[in-house]
Amino acid sequence: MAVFEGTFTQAEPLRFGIVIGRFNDLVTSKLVEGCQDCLKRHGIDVNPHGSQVDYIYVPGSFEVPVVARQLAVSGRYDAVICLGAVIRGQTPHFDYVSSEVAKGIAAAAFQTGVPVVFGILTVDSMQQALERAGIKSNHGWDYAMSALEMASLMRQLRSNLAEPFSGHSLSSASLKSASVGQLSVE
Ligand code: INI
Repeated sequence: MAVFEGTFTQAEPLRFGIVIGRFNDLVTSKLVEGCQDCLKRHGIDVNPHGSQVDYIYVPGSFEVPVVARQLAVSGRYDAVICLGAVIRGQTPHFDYVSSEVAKGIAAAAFQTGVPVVFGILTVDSMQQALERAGIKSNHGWDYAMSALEMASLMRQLRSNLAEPFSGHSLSSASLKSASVGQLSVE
């Protein structure tokens, strides 16, 4: 038998898509910076005009999953990183947005077999958000680490396991035809 785990040392061939919610841009722009810092220090070319990282901006966190899924289905990326900041206000909006985003991101990964990193801050206040986006630490860095590890792990699994998904290998074509609701995610 074998042990498989991701490494952080052979990042040269990896490609990432980063989906960024503009809502609470003060926070999400800092998460992007944390992400870029981590990827760059692991040898990734983070230049948007380069060949390793694409950046896709959406209005808010609620729009992140549909784009994340589209990127995952494309077959172009080893991992997709979702960045957003949902801050609890005086309305129930927080609960609707945060729960749908979490479910949507999980579904995007589950339906496609491509790692989709949940980099959505869900916090009570702007202060808490900023603390996690650079004032104390920057979770953008952690999200990039997860993406590197999962991208590396999935490459290893693909090359070592002949049929990673229920006895069927998912071609790009079958990924494209995967429809929302085909698999349920609780
Ligand atoms: N989007 C966020 O990313 N964070 C929030 O805190 C937020 N709140 O609280 O409203 C938010 N709302 C916008 C939402 O993501 C959609 O863009 C909007 O509802 C249009 O679909």
